[in-house]
Amino acid sequence: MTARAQNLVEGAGLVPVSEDPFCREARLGTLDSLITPTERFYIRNHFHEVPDIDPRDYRLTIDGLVRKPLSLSLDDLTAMPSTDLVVTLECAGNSRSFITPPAEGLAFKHGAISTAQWRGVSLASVLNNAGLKDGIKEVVFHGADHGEEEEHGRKLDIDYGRSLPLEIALDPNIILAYEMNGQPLTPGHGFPLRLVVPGWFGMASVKWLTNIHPTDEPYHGFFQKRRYVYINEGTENVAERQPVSALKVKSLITHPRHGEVIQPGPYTVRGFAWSGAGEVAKLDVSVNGGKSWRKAKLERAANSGAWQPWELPWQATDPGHYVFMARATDSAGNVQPRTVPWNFRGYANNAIHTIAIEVPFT
Ligand SMILES: Nc1nc2c(c(=O)[nH]1)N[C@H]1C(S)=C(S)[C@@H](COP(=O)(O)O)O[C@H]1N2
Ligand SMILES: [Mo]
Repeated sequence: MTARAQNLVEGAGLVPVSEDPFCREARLGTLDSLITPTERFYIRNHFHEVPDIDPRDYRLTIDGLVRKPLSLSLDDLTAMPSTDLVVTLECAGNSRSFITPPAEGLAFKHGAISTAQWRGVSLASVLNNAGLKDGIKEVVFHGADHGEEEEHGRKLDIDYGRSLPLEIALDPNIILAYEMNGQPLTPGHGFPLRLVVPGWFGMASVKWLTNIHPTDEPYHGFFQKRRYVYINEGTENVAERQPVSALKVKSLITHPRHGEVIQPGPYTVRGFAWSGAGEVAKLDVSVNGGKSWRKAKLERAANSGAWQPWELPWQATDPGHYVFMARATDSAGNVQPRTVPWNFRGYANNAIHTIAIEVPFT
């Protein structure tokens, strides 16, 4: 099957956001387990092309400021000691549709988030094997996908490249993943190898990874400097734009759905919470539009970088319409805001999730 036909299969359980590039988001109501089944895991591509890589020809090269440049086959990688981690990926454009005034970019609702069990080798150990030279500031990662992007009316032919500061790249929890939920990666999720960066927005987790390049220079690639930077209103110094990096503290209500009709009786409100600045320490729920809050039962994280399930029992008694909200606080003291400051591309919207439900007259 070609990668493109496979995509159609992969996207079957998801909500279409864009056909070209191929992007799909999850339905919140289907996010009901710690691990998102692969067929319900959101997909965010940037180019028309989905690389169709023959695993026998595949090589991961490590070059740049290293003592021993490497060219690793898939067998070389799977022969190394492996790491298993539960990691949540959230697209920086998740919840973009709810930014006001409207923001530029794909109109994701709240479903550009999912969690998988990833298996692979630690990035730090591969960098170690290559031997890092002095003076490295960033490590650049390149994917096999490329295509055209337009900027200021000019067409650019580019690949998908991203960098991490060296001190982040050495985090032992960053993995070069070859398995997702116990199976080889699917074409849409980066087969045969992708980076998985726990606690960062999804753009850092480069798919179809083919090259790792430690360097002493700042990386100026399109997806590093033109995208995934906060662009604020008004005049600005372009060089000082802040990069999008660690996940913001956030939570979502997955049950009930917005607009759901709940029959009188007991109901368990539930969802997930996460943060890139430590564990989520507290999850408050309001069932009256923010007038009062109750503490939900919150699970500990499976490991750092995994979202945390929460739930709150509720009694649907009086018929009427109810506004539910969820508000997470992380261990660093960050709390979800009611509204976020606007930015041109609508990145990192972690405003309190608010839904309305109905208890019908019987
Ligand atoms: N090579 C490559 N890597 C990529 C992308 C891409 O378009 N090309 N998209 C990034 C973005 S913006 C996100 S949110 C995640 C999405 O991963 P998923 O499609 O497996 O959910 O992959 C990231 N890695
Ligand atoms: Mo993304």
